[in-house]
Amino acid sequence: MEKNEAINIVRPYLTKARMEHTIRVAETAVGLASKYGESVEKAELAAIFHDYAKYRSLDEMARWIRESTLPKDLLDYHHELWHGPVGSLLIEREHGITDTDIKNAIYYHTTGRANMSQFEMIIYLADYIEPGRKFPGLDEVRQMAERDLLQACFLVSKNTINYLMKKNATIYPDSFHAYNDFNRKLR
Ligand code: DGI
Ligand code: FE
Ligand code: FE
Ligand code: FE
Repeated sequence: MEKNEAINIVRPYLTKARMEHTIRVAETAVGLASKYGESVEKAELAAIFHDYAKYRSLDEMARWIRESTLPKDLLDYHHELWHGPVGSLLIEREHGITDTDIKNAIYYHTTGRANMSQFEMIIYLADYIEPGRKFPGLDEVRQMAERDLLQACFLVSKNTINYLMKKNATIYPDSFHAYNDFNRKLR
């Protein structure tokens, strides 16, 4: 699928601000893919679709989780965690995108997971460091993204878990699995 076709597919499903975020994630992902030797075209497509399901109703997302092979434990956690897995399902069902790299990158872009591929890490990181974001500690992650993909992703997962714990939020197991896996690989 071509870039502009993808943009035209996702636009009606997103707000203006979310579309702008999406374009910045795509530009960031293109830079990272070219730097780390992944397919630039696929990274751009994965980024364009990464928040595709973000504004589906909670009812619709819950129904897709119940009626597909997606893990049912997602329903026990915050609904913010649903749009990646549901988006990964919907891009195939609604637009015939079957590419496993793209589907997995979208699926895991919020939580990460153990043993992420370099391609998945690029989308996970691009979503966090795109130039419109303002998180504490972001300068350090942006600098690290230039030097060491694994170390940068470790910082993303550490910062995200810290932020969630400060809010007393529950944390999905894949978020911890990502943190532990990055941590071990850096020893
Ligand atoms: O969709 P975006 O806003 O671009 O970003 P995202 O999909 O990476 O994250 C959406 C939200 O999910 C963000 O506020 C952080 C939160 N999040 C990430 N991991 C977890 C989580 N929330 C909970 N409750 N548990 C998690 O493990
Ligand atoms: Fe997202
Ligand atoms: Fe993210
Ligand atoms: Fe996003």
